[in-house]
Amino acid sequence: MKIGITCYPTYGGSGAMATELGIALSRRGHEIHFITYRQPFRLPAFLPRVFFHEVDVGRYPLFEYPPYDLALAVRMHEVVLAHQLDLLHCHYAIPHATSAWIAKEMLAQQQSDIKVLTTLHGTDITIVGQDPSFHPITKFSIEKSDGLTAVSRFLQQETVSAFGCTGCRIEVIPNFVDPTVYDRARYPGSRGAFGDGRPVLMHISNFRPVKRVVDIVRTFALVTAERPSLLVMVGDGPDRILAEQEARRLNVQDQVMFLGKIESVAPLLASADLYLLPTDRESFGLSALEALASGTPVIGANVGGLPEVVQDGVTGALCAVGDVDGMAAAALDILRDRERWNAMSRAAAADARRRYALNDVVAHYERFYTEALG
Ligand code: GMT
Repeated sequence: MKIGITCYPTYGGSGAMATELGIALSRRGHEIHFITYRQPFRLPAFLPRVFFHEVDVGRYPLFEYPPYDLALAVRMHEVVLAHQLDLLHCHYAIPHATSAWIAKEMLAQQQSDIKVLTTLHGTDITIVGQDPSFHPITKFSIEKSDGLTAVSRFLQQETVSAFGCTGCRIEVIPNFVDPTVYDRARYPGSRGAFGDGRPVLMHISNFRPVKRVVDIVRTFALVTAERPSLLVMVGDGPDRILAEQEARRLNVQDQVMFLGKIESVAPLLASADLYLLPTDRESFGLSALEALASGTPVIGANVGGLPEVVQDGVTGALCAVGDVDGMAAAALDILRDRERWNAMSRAAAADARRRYALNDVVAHYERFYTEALG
């Protein structure tokens, strides 16, 4: 098949997933065309059967807000025609599914019946899409898609309840991991990467408010007071400064490292003892899945799709949002008992492989495409 993929190219789960999916599909013989405003961050420079089409938003002084959605629609239209694509797969509804609908309408004039498939990832439904200024267009774009997938059952249900979407069929196709990459055994040297054998707690994100990174520092401060540990914070974003301030306020700054953005996180995850994700809302929690696959138990919040990914008490522990004491207690319980940690680590790696292995999920997408092409 010839597939156009549009996603946010920046640091984040939906862009990571879309890119990994495109790469995996290209290895299975499909031709993949990424259409977005920058090279996706997980896309290496060259891969056979993979092409990147940059969307250039012309700057005209009249445009205080350059119309990216329109520029994207035009580029989609052009790439579909030039490469005879079979379908456009949009990751994140806004504005990608809207632009794809415009492109599809334009293409109809050229007798092209391109199929538009949309994968809902999270805040496109739970936050942005429910903002009154976006709700009607999100609903419209979802209903106009020829096929819809959501990354968790939670997000599937949330979409139905927020948008009604009568008659919409939303298939749950979860995110996935490559078990050969997220594999603790593959990085034997990384265990000691942070020094002196103290337990390493880790978090990776775009440091947006929804991630509650200040809670991570507070949880860590309680843990390290009882069991001296290290906290490794990977990524960057608006709340990083708040987390740094909190570390200083709690006088744990010497035990907290802020590494900034790192593209290849598998070796890091293999060096961690626990992964923290105390998020406000999470439709799936891709980084949690990558941690589990790496044999790193997850301490997180019992919200959204996270309980589908993390099995409370088996592959990690889930607490109420904001329950810093509960998360610290859960972390200490696991760290105190090496046998328990070993069992959880093994269960985490096995469960991630059983339910979210790359080959199985990519094959699911292929079936979904075939069905959509009908
Ligand atoms: O929705 C967002 O704010 C960002 C999006 C992203 O691009 O990282 O994250 C969402 O998609 C990920 C990939 O499917 C999921 O793992 C995240 O749980 C989801 N984020 C939220 O629901 C907050």
